[in-house]
Amino acid sequence: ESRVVCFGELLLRLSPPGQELLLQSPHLDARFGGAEANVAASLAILGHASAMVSALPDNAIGHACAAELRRHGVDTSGIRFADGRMGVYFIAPGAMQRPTEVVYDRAGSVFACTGATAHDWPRLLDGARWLHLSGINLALGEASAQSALAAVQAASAAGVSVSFDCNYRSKLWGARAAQAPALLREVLAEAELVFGNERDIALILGEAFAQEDAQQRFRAAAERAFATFPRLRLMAATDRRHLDVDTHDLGGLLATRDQLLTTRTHRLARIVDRIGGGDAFAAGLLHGLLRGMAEQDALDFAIAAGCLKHSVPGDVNLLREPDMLAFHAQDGFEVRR
Ligand code: KDG
Repeated sequence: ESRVVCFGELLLRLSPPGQELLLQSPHLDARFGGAEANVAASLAILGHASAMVSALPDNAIGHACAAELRRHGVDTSGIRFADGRMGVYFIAPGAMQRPTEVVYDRAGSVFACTGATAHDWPRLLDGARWLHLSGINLALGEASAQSALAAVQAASAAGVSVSFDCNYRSKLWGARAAQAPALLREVLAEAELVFGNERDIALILGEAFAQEDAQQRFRAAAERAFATFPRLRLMAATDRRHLDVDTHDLGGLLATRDQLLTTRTHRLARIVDRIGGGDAFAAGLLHGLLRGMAEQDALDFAIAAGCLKHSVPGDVNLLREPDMLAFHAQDGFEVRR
């Protein structure tokens, strides 16, 4: 069985055209985003059965959002519609020394207010291989945090593997930041795959990783995570260095219980849109695992997806398997099945 169920908030994404600043012009491009939805869409585009579980306003915007996911091939039958508001985020891509601007307007959204009993998890998870969700669910408020814990516990009970992206957003945790470590620990206790780096593990375990070398810090954090969370089998992260706002170096890291796998570092120049790069990486790794690739190949595929997303406007990596394989062709990368 290879179905992936993604659980998280869907957002309306509004961005000015071209390189304009927010509200510099009266025009905003409307798209949809949301970290887990980006993963669901990318997996569907890569040919997997993927489903989105969420809550949306029962109005034209909410229904358009679900229709957009269906256009990519995502099963939206697990999305609930209710009275209330849609979460929005505004974004203006950075250029030269000007950073990307992200403004959230999502407090009190239908999703954030939907509690733990809203979803029929045993039915939604029936026949699934993975449940994928992120720390955003925990950050949005008590109702969605409890809802995330219910999802994770239902997955464990049903024998569905949990894939969790820590996605730590300090802007979203706000006054609830003190609760983050305990909530994150509860989810990690059930997770088989975690997307996170040494900063996430430091926050979760209250320990610092001070090794000078980035790979050594990641390896030390992964060793502590494996020692603490018995179900955890894989910890993955991207290693990003900003050379400039639109030039970054990106590499991938994947720790298993007995080794650290890495990729070569890719220089990304003339970045079009970096939002969703981490989600493209996550979907790429899940794709590799679902296809039964060797772990190194799955990581190489994931970093190709994460890199190539930077060339695509919008949140979602719209690219397909041949694009990712072509990205590596120059290095003699081959998928072994
Ligand atoms: O990973 C992309 C997300 O950051 C974007 O879709 C918005 O979900 C979002 C969030 O909460 O930041």
